[in-house]
Amino acid sequence: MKVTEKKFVADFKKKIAEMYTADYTDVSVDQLYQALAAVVHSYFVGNQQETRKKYKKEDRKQVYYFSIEFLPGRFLDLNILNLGLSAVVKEGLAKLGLSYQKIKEAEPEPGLGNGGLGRLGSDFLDSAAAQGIALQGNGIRYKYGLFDQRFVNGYQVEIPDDWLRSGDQWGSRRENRACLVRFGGNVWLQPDSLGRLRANYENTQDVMAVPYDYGITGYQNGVANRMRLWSAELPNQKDKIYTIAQKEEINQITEILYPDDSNWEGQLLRLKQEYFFVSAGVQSIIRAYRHLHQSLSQLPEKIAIHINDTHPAVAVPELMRVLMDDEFLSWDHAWNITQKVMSYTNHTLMSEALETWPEEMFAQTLPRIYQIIQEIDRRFRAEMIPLYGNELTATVAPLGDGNVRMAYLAVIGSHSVNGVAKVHTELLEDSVLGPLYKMFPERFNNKTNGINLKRWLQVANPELAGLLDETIGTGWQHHPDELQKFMVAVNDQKVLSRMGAIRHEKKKQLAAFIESDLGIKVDTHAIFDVQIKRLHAYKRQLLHAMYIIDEYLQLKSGKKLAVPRVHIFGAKAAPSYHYAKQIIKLLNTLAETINNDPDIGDQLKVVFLPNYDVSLAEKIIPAADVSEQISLAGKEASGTSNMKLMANGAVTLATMDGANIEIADAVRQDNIVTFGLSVAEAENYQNYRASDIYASDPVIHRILDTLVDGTFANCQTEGQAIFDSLVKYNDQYLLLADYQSYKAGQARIDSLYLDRNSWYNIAAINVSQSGKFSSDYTIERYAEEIWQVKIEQSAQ
Ligand code: 26Q
Repeated sequence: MKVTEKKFVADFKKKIAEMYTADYTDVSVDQLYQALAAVVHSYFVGNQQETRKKYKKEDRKQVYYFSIEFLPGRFLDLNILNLGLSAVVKEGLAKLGLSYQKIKEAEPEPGLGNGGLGRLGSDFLDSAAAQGIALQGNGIRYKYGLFDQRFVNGYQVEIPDDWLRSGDQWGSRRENRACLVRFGGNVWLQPDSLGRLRANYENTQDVMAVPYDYGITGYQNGVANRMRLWSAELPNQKDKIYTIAQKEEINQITEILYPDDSNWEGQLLRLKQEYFFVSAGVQSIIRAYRHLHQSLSQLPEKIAIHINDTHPAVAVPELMRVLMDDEFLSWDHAWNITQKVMSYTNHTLMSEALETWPEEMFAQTLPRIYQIIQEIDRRFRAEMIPLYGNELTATVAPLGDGNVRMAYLAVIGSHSVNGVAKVHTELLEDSVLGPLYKMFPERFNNKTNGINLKRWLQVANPELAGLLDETIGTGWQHHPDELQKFMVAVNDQKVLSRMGAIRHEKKKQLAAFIESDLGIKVDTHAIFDVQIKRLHAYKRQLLHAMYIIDEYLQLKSGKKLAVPRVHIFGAKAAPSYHYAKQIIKLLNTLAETINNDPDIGDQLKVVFLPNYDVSLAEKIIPAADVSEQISLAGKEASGTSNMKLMANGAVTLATMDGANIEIADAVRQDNIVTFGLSVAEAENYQNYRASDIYASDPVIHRILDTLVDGTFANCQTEGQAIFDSLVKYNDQYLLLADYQSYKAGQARIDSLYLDRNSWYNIAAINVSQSGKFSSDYTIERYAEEIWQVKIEQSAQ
């Protein structure tokens, strides 16, 4: 179906009339958005049906990506781009005197994830659709997403994110595909009349899982895959009566996303969330498979299930349960199938983030699954003890220390385990998962993360994408490696100055947003120095803050900065993460003091934009000059904002951690600024005494004193706590050890920026080397090396 501007305008007017019995001049922006979304959605429902039919007809292997978080960002813009309708929609609306820009801002963002892991899931879904890979997402339709963040007196306040308040424009409720999920009760096995063991249940809590399907459009290829999100509801069993309290308890399961992304807390409701979407997903997969195939033996040829971090690791025993209890396969047969179907990605090395459940809680909540895990544990020990001894085997058995250990369960039940950057995979192999690597070395592999350039270049920065199209053609849109061709920009004054003009334009747009949001005026000729990511001690926003204080002190003593700076932050802290919230308060206090100090003027500004989310990232990233990736080496699994920022031409200031190492390889040393301890150095940093550095380094001494001497008003408690964390409690993430090296890196940034031509050259090199980090390639590698699915490029 060809959508012309005329057709679009007619469809849009008609939709408004149908929905509101009104004319387009007589409705609100929200209503305009809803109608526009409905029209755009109607343009690809056909693609969804066609794609499904095609997969069915070809009997293609299907991959199911299980993730407790997806962070899709706004749907409207990306769908319009993917359908090739950007010009039609923009111009059509303009003819009606309407601004597309304004309307698209009315879309509430589905914040169904915390950060990197959820966004990676969504980038993968988008790239898979672009590559024509049959991959479906499986997750939870939280009623409330990640909280909205406000600042009150500089403190983070969390507001519920009611993203469904004006309906759900993109999801289709598929009630006829609902499944029952069972919790608790008693379970026992009993032979039936054919002598097969049947699982019997009593006193279970039954929950109905209702799927909502969201179309994931491919890039101008007619494909629309699916993200299936499950919602918990009362079962509609006529013979049963439910009390209001029971209804509440059931609705609770998919009510809200847990806002923690780094600290493990074993909450019962979280366990229920995990099993809920996994069980519904596994049941619906087997049901769909059953429609097409007789024998379950071919399941691994037709189905792959990917476990995104350990949160869906109960998929291993759940598939075993379905294969044995519902389909009557033997243990060995079921286990053989399960291992071939499952694969697992690890996203963290932080021991405090590793998921473990008290056995008792687990057994009570999921009695049958617990029995199956006991058997997995028993067999694992029986097989491994003769080979590796009792001690080593016990350290990585699924059950240990009274806990169910989800990472070990995931590795043991899968045929593939991967980390998300080279160094991360290496560290997994020789630390956290070391013994399992020794037992199953062939399972381990690396898949460095990637990002979707459709969203992070074409949607976020159409100006730069346009320059790329003009300079090197549009081939890079389908083959991101072709961005290499943009190396022609190096030393080409004409291209460089156009890129410079675009960069400046994006900075102006961000400056206007900053002024309207926070009332802060910033100088667009200053360096926009950006750190955007979750607030966590290991990511070291505090190191950045120390540098800001350093600059402030220099200015106060009458020195000038080499180049004026605008420091831009975006970060949410987990509501229970006290220390992270104290750092937010500190950053807001720095902003308050510095931005209002008449001695400082335009030399230095601090901007902490509230409510960092995908939509805000799209505004900040194209305007960034400097990308701060300054985690302590060995702590950041990969990072992905580093890739988004480089693709838009920011210069990376980084420790050699996670994917920064691979970015440095790609752009080469001259085009990135690295500093700080290496992974090996940080690991072996013994006898560290932060208080000695505080005592002996006058610059650091002076900076830290401002935290407690009243330089920054109304931040005494936080200042003291932060000071203590560094000096008294010995600076867990080695900020003081890295400070001088970081400062030298910042000085190098200044000197590079002063030579604007060479700066733009570096920016152009970063853009041209970013194709390597396209998630189109990452997903291809998963498809070929892990899931063994063929990639079929559809007609373009
Ligand atoms: C687990 C249990 C209970 C409550 C919350 C959680 C939970 C939720 C989210 C634990 C972790 C997360 C998210 C982790 C995450 O985003 N990790 C990041 O993943 C990125 C994609 O691979 C990497 O680039 C980052 O380095 C990594 O920090």
